[in-house]
Amino acid sequence: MGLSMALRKAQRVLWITSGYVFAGIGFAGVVLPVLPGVPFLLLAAFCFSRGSERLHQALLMHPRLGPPIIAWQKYGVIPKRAKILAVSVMATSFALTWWIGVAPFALAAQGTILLSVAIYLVTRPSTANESVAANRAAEETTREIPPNQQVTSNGKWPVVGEKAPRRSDEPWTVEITGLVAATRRFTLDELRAFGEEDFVVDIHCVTRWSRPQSRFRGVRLAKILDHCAPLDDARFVSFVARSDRDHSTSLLLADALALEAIIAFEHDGEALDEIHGGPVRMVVPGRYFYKSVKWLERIELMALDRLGYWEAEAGYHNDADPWLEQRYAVANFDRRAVAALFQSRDFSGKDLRSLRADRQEFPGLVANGAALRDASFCGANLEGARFDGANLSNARLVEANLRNASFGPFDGQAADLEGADLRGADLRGARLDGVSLFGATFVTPGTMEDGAIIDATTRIDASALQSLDSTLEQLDYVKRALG
Ligand SMILES: Nc1nc2c(c(=O)[nH]1)N[C@H]1C(S)=C(S)[C@@H](COP(=O)(O)O)O[C@H]1N2
Ligand SMILES: [Mo]
Repeated sequence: MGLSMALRKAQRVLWITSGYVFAGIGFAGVVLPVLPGVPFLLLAAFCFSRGSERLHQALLMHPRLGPPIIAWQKYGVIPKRAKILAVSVMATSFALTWWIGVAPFALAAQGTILLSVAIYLVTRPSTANESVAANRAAEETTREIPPNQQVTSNGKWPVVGEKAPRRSDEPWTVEITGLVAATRRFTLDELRAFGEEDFVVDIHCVTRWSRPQSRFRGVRLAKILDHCAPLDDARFVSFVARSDRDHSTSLLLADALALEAIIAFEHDGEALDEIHGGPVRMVVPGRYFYKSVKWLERIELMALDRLGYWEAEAGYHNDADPWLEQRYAVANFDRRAVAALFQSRDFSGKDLRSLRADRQEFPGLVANGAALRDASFCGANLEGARFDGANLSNARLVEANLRNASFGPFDGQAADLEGADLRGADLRGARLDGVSLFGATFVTPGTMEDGAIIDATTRIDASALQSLDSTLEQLDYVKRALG
């Protein structure tokens, strides 16, 4: 065993031992009336969390010791008895120092510190109910929040993602560009002059906190676009940040307008803090908060979508509706799992039903034997991907780049493309030998439009063609395209 490993082990043993000691004192405090238990239990939980996650969880799950710890962690609750005890101990120690006769300035310092601690302790809620009531009061009305979200305590507003904009001496401007009659650039004063309004918005972060009734002041996106004349083929809007990674996110333009997206300058009557996106950020109500870019610098209108930072790098769901819990590109995966999956580009053998991978850059993807039923890869780059033996039934592959992709046999079983939508997909050089195409769509029925790109380099053998013969129109299209 190496030195550093031995050291780490010793550290762990120390954390665990301290955990047991504090848990012991805490337990005594919970059963004996003279000793405050909760602070020691919190210490125990902290020590265990460093030394052993198993013991940490065991402590949290303990029927007697767990609840006060969770009450504190979740709601910031300190029981009344603990408050009284702590304040009396502090008062006694202050009285003692006074009586001994220390220098007045030391006495004043001690008094100030003890008083601040006492005020902090006393103003914490004593019960979880009290804490929830305080939150509710702040909300004015009891409103519903989306599934599996929690309201932050006492109006807290966590900081998520980047902490500061890119440093620059240039004055702050916001550019409206892309599919507009003419690109325009506005100073912040010019933007505000379009007409500010007050908005009350419920913030829902994908990491499961919500902050209802947040007050913003700003200008509606619609008002500004009215002055920039978007072109008819503008279907998507991308919001780009003045930040080191040119952070961005995108929405359907129609959604951004319908949801009343706001270009916000103020929160609670004051200029937005820089850490929360000041001097100017987007606020998009009705979507997880990753659709609300901080430090807005550019608004770009586009015909085709361009995935944002979290959507492309971390697999966040591109629709982001909190009421439908559209959190990640794979339902039931957590954030890390999706990010790791997307980075590895190895889907082989995995259960990824209903995966959302529209417009993702996945050239050379390996997905042999993967369960991809109902998945969608519209407009994705899948050049050279291997879907051998994969189940892609009912998958949406509209306009996907599938050049040189392979759907052949894997473990003796060819891919399943039954009911798949392949309109506009580029299938040149792709191998579809032996696949099942029952009910697949290669061209819009009745119109012969939006057809898949198929030529003599596309390989579809007789058995694959035969599986398509229940829809003669589709079969004809494919046969004719093959030449
Ligand atoms: N420029 C920029 N904007 C961003 C992010 C970011 O990392 N950079 N993170 C997003 C995410 S995931 C969330 S939840 C919110 C967080 O905003 P807040 O820090 O003000 O709570 O900003 C969004 N906008
Ligand atoms: Mo987020």
